[in-house]
Amino acid sequence: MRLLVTGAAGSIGSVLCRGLADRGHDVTGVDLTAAPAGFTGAWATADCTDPAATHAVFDEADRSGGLDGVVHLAGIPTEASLPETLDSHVRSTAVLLDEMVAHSVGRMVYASSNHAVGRTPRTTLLGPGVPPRPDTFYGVGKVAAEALLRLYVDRHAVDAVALRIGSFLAEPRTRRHLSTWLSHGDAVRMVDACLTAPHPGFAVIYGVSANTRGWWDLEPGRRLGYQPEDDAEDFAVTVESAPATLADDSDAAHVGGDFATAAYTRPAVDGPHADPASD
Ligand code: 15L
Repeated sequence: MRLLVTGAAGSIGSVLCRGLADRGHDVTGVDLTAAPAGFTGAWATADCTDPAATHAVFDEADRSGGLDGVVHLAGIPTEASLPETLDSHVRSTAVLLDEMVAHSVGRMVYASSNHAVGRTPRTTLLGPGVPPRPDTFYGVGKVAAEALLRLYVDRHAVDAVALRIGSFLAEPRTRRHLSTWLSHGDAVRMVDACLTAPHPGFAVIYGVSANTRGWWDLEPGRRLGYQPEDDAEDFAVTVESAPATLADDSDAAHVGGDFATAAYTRPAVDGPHADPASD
């Protein structure tokens, strides 16, 4: 498939660009920065929240045969103010979806996050149908972006798969990661499956490896063809050889880990309430 990967210079983006190209896809990367060293496909330096710049990227892709899908990873990967978050996650998704409709690009695979449901207490195995319960403005942005995907699937009959990614890392480092880890290899397998599954319509799946201690239901992903091969349990002895800390307890209370703690509580907007010391 001819793919546009946004956020291509980021940690997930660079792994996915390489992995998807290895699997035979024709990858164009887009990011705010220049192509990282070693990147071999086409590249555009552009801001996906900017409609004109994004339009130019799609026009350029049309000149070399057009696109079959968009893998949308761009966005601030952690907590920020609400306006910054909405711009980064919701506006970028809307701009890309509008371009997809205008250029007849049929599929988006979107990097949502476990933080869309991060305030859910960690008790039972969570399916994708659990109500949105964000733990941060970051989570709110992911919920809203998922809602946009739903709207565009209904209105324009595109396909869109939201991946509620856990902890994307080369190796798990904390006790929480033993449940939330997404390995590099599984990330590539998952995105490839979501790009190539026949007519998924709108779908939400959890982006995690087959972790023995997993908290999220992998079945919806498996139904789309995502067969995870890695398990954080292989690292459990090393991870658990470090003494347990208070952070492990707060990490374990909600599925979003520390994002669901008071440490992340802040006013929505950078205004008079942003700095409590100034009150
Ligand atoms: C995410 O979605 C974040 O981008 C990342 O910073 C981590 O917090 C990760 O989730 C996680 O839950 O470990």
